[in-house]
Amino acid sequence: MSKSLPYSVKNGHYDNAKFRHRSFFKVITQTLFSSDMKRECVSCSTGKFLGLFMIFGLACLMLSHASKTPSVTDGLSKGLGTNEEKKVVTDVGVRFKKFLRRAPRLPPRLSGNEKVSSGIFTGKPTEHDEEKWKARQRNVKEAFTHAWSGYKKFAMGYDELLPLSMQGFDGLGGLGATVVDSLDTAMIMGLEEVVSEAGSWIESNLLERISQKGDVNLFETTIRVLGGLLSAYHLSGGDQDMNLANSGPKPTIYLEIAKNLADRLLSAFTSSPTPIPYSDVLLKNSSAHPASNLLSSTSEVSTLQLEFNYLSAISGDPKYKTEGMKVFAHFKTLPKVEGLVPIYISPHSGEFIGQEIRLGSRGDSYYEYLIKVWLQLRSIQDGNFTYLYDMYEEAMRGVRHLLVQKTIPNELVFVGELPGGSKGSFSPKMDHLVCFLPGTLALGATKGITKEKAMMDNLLTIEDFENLKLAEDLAKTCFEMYSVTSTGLAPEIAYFHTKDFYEDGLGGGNQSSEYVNDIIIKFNDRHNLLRPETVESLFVLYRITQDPKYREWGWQIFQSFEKYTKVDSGGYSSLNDVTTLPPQRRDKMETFFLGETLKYLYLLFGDSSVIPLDKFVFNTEAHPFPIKDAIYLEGGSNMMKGTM
Ligand code: DMJ
Repeated sequence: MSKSLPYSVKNGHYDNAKFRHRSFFKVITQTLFSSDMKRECVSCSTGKFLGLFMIFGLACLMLSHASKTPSVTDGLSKGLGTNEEKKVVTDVGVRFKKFLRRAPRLPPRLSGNEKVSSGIFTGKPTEHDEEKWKARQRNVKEAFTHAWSGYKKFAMGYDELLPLSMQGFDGLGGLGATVVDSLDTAMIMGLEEVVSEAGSWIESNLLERISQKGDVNLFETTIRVLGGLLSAYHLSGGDQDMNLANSGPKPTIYLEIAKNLADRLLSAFTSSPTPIPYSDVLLKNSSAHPASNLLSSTSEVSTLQLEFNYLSAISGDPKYKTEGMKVFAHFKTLPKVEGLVPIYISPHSGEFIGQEIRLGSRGDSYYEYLIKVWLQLRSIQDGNFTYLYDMYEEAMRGVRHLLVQKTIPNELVFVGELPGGSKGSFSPKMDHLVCFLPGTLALGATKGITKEKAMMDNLLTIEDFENLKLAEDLAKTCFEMYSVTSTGLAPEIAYFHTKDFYEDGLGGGNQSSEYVNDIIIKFNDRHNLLRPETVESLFVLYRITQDPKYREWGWQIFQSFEKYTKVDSGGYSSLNDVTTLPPQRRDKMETFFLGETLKYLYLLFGDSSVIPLDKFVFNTEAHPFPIKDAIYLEGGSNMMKGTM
């Protein structure tokens, strides 16, 4: 149903030529015979002779140079006298024959894997490395304890901590969002005391809150509160009929509360005249209504399904999955721009509203859930959901074709926006939120296994390689958005220097960054909310590529959080301006700092066998749900088999 753009954004096509190997011979011949020289020499035999002579000379030079490189055979041939000379001659001959015979390689070949096999990184850290990363992981655990202690001291039971004012604030409907968002991180970190405090609070207070509270946002409540309860249920052994947690309530308590909450949230679906749910729910009387502009965000209505599907699986009641999946079935029928969709949709008409296309706010997790819900549901081998994978692949092709450009002067790859949709111009603007995409692309390419294994088993298509390449390039840009600032922390939004756009004097403040002229940060965009997207992608990319640089980048980011956002009395604070020192603080600790940012950093520095990406799917708020051996129900009473 996709509608193609009537035009192509100029220079918008992502150039993957960098990772297409071209043989040295081809490079020289193409250079020689594709320039002016070609025209002048092709009809002149002296020119042809000179050209061939140069190629031959260069090839000999290269080979004799290569033969001087020490190798295992060099060691064996030492001291062989005349035989040695013979061997060198034979070697050059063999190399020259091989050189001439070398078949042109087809795209794509992975530089990453070549690095693995050539020993640049092996995936097997040394003992010293292990110790270093264990110590760094302990630092993250301490940071979580510090964040929790501030929240507990000043804001227990409130949604968020205001760390400078040392008080709590209900910005998410008053369900104690930080408690629920933090719980599974504490379980993963083995912080029994926090599990006990958070679990007891949930057991004693949450049902009452749910039955008394007013307006909540369907999406925020689903991803943070419902998602947090469901992963706590799994991690404490619920779907294995066991109680694995040494502290906190029985797992069934989490499930009972999750069902109660989800039953109320379902009213957003059932009151809407279309499959698109309303954005807000009045929990106390299970009624729902649209937002004040009457619209729903595209990402919000399509970022509920992992949670609702898993709840159906563990409760045995299909109604949650049925309502949630209607949204995707409906999206399937809507017109798109090369798989890309506008950021608003009307729950009344079921149509997209406006033209604005972006992978940042209001667009982001639509793309994330296409692939993650497919990964979740493919385990039940229900072919009815392959359309999700197709929609994801088409959308990523659209991203590569329409949204990806490179900066001047250093060719950083970024994903821009189409503010006027298919008819508008390209905007070189990227929310930090877009930094979820490298992780999602890498996950979509290998389906959670390592790149090495996926390549060995011949599982990757050319599109998978292209997506992986984009993932790695974009992760670098996301990391440089941090390094380019004085604080080492990324702004909320960055603009990029292109041939059509530049604004002087709006660098990040770190003059030693190579990218200070590539990345532009406008005054209103200089805040940092302790967001997780970049470290989330570093975690996924590290698991998939095993390249330690992602850990090192994560460590640099973590150190900056420690240096500039830690509040002595407890907790961490968002910043108003990441480009000036010392940065002004904003007095807010978002729940996702504990739910996501610190969890991903902890997992990044830890053992890769913990919550493996081919057996778990993380919801958009970093709450992991098991997928392996999952039995998703349409109406039966089977329970999902847990994997931990
Ligand atoms: C989180 O609540 C989720 O990751 C969501 O998908 C996007 N925004 C925040 C974190 O930045």
